[in-house]
Amino acid sequence: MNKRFTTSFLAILSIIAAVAPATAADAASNPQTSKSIEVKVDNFTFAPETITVPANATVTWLNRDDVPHVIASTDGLFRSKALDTDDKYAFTFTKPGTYSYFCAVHPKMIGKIVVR
Ligand SMILES: [Cu+2]
Repeated sequence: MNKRFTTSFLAILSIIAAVAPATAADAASNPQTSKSIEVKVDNFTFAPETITVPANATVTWLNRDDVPHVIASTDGLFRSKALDTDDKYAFTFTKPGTYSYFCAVHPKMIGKIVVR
């Protein structure tokens, strides 16, 4: 009886051990596999500064600063209007590649979208 209990207990433990890491990995990768990704513009930085997304993902920038920012692609692919506090700008990346961008008002603010 005692041994049987121990065996089932160990079986349950190994199931938990097998499932738990997968669940944690799913949760961690979800923001990146999801088709809608948010980049926060806060304290004059893009967070995350570099993000990898799948093709056809839509990236939404949300301005959390008290000053306006303009999201501008380095190669001119996209450019937002001036985003006031809590304004959003969204762009859908259809082709794989590396897309650098910056804030047209504060060119030292830079970020990168990597599309796989
Ligand atoms: Cu700015």
